[in-house]
Amino acid sequence: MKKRALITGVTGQDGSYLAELLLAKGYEVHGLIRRASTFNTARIDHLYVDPHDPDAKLFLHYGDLSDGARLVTLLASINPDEVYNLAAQSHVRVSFDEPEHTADTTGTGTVRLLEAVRLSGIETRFYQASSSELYGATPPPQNEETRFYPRSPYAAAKLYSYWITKNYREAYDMFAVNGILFNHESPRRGETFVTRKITRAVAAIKAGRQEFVYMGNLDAVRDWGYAAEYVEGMWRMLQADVPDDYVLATGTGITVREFIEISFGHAGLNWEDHVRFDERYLRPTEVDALIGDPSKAREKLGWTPTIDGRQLAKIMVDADITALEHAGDPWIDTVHLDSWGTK
Ligand code: NAP
Ligand code: G4F
Repeated sequence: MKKRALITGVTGQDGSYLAELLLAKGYEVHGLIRRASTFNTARIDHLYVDPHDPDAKLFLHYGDLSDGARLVTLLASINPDEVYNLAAQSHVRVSFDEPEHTADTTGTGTVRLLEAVRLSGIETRFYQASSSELYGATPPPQNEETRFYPRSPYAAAKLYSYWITKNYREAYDMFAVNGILFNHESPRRGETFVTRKITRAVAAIKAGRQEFVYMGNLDAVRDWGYAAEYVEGMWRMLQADVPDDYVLATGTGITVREFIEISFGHAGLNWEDHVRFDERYLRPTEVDALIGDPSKAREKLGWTPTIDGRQLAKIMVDADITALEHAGDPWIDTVHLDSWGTK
């Protein structure tokens, strides 16, 4: 029997890779999208088939994590086997500017969705997009047993979501899991996250369109993996015999400075000629170092990442340079240039 999945955040980086993966596995995929005055579906346009077509397997529905009633009716009508809650205000720096909105979407939005599952009475498996930001000030290596110490409104909201997911598992015997994912990137990464900001700047500088890029803290260490590999881990968590929480990470950390050096070097540029400091990109409280220990996911789910931050820098620089050379819509170009995608 064909499985049915609902993805919130389907228009985001991870949502687009997960939709590809599930469609390739033969799922019927439903995605929650926000109504916007402009199109926000560029990352999934290549997957879209007119719903009147009998071959259509991807269906999009308007909705928002701030609208609980809508979530109940949607879940009851779709009746999915699996729900992936990827929607969030996901930018840490922005969460300091919009703490209340972040709490509402990234925190309360999760309990709205869990309640919608409970109230609609459906039997489904639930994935919560938890984050290595939960570890915050606790030094690496971090695994499932490491103490949480959130350092931003975003991380505090994700902490609530982590615990409410666990609570619904224990209180209502729901198959609900947390994927504690360390940073994962791709050519589809949002343009204001540090890796994509760097690789887009490298492409623009190489093309002579820009001279400088302004950055914040270059000393931060992150464990960067490849988003396309991480969505496979999400799926594996929901196929397990018992619900449990898992860290997904590469186990390798590098600084923002090293990511910059590799990215500029790969394009034949000297980063020190082009990178400038701007304090606006600092955070009131920083997370200094995140390096995950993915042993549990490897042993229990058989999940092993193959691409780390050093390789990613080169993949993303190549994609952004090619996208710029082909001009047009850089989003659509980078979606199609991504070697991992199905198209
Ligand atoms: P992303 O690219 O920022 O995508 C976020 C998605 O959430 C978008 O589809 C966005 O819709 C949607 N969204 C935002 N607010 C919403 C609301 N109120 N109602 C419904 N949808 C809403 O994030 P991502 O990198 O794919 O990450 C996916 C999830 O994993 C997020 O929850 C993120 O916090 C978490 N996470 C990410 C990482 C990482 O390194 N990427 C690591 C750990 C955890 P629009 O397209 O309309 O804006
Ligand atoms: O790319 P970032 O904005 O990602 P951050 O804060 O680590 O959060 C991302 O990963 C989390 C998982 O750990 C997710 F939960 C979250 O949703 C998001 O996807 O920043 C990475 C580092 C930070 O230390 C930041 O201070 O880069 C530093 N940085 C230095 N200059 C900068 C900049 N970050 C951004 N965005 N822009 C800069 O100019």
